[in-house]
Amino acid sequence: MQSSDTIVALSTPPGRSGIGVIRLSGDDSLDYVRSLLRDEQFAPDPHRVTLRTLRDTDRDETLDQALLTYFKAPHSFTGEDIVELSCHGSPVILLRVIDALLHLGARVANPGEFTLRALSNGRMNLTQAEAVRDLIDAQTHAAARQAARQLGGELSSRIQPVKDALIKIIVPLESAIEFVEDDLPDVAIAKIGLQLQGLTRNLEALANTFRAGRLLKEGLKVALIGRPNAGKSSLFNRLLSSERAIVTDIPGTTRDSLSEVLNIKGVPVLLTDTAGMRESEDPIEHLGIERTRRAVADADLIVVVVDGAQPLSADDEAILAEVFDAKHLIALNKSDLVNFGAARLNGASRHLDSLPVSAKTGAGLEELQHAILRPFDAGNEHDEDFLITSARHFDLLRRATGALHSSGGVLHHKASEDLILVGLYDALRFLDEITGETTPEDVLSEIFATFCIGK
Ligand SMILES: Nc1nc2c(ncn2[C@@H]2O[C@H](COP(=O)(O)OP(=O)(O)OP(=O)(O)O)[C@@H](O)[C@H]2O)c(=O)[nH]1
Ligand SMILES: [Mg+2]
Repeated sequence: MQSSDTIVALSTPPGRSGIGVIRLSGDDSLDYVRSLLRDEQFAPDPHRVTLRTLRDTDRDETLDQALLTYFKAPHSFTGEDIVELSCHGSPVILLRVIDALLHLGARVANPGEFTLRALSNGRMNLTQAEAVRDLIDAQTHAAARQAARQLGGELSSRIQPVKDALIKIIVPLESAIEFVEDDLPDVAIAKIGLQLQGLTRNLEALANTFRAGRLLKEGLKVALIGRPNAGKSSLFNRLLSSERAIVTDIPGTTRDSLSEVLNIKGVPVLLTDTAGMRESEDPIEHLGIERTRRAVADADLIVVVVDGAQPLSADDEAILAEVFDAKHLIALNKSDLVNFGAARLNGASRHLDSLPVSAKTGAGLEELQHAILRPFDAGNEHDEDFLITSARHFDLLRRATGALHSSGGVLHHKASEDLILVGLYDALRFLDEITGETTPEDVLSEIFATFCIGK
């Protein structure tokens, strides 16, 4: 472990709370805390919590009473000496304690710097460090569960056997170059070929989980659009099970877009209720409709809400024409009304995907939620499937399979061992880059820049 300066950060969110946790990591952590306690002899037992009084270093004044935990290097998250102070969660107190520590010589931690130190000190590999970030950022239980599995080392433990198998192929090829004059015998070529196919399939299967994994992590943006009074806000509220948007029978009620996250089978869906679209002279309504257009442009999927109890209006037709080329589906709302069916989606509009729903009774809403995920082929995974959630991992897996493919091709044409080895070494390097053994410095800084401060 290298010696390092001592960093400090608030690890809990800024703002008022029951407690706020300040974290220190580095060689001088304990010294700084001794000064803060005005107790130079202070020698806490590692991994034990004690209640202590923190004092102002300049004035003889109590700052706070805090619970103090000391994690002695190397048995800590970062592998360095760590002290955690659980103070009362007043922003004023927390700021004063952090100021006092900075005054003593600590430095404010960069985003993810604690985790970066854990990585540098071999406390975890890169996939686990990324999982720490993903766990904190997870928006649904399913996303958190995937991140927790990756934190437990599942991704690296799936990659390791492939690396081991590659090395088992590389070693005899290397010695063949050294000791054997003759070409590889056909049986050996056939055997290596089969092994490479098996490994490629393995990595491809892992890479293919990214489609579902990305959705779980990044989610989808879905906009509800339609003419005024179609029932967009009612549907929005019903889907979120909350009276979030104002609903009235006055057309033009919603003036501004409103977004909330809805969890559909573990996929975080950012649902946006929009201002009804129609020809309007009202300048405020006009601005609202502009925002609707922006939400439409930004959405992965558009749900056009149509009042199914009214004949299609010119506004409905205009909206349907506008989304024709975009990924969309139609919710025929108000299926509870007797004259439901009045809106006929004529053959000319060729919109096949329409679902009867009722924002009032909730009928058809489960089907609507399924239909939202369907174009993305998501939500069919089993809970026990492990998913790739990072574009970086996906890209490197694809590159590794590409390298194995090219080795296989070279092998097939009975090329020399050193040519076959090129692809094998490339594949190994790409896999090592996933777990962090050979990840370039600039890629590392890019990854850690996406962390929050204090972790
Ligand atoms: N019977 C019935 N009435 C509904 C249903 N959905 C909405 N409504 C009614 O339709 C009217 C308009 O609903 P909203 O949800 O405000 O419609 P909107 O599309 O958001 O309208 P704007 O904000 O004006 O664009 C209200 O009176 C709702 O109670 C439904 O499924 N069945
Ligand atoms: Mg509305």
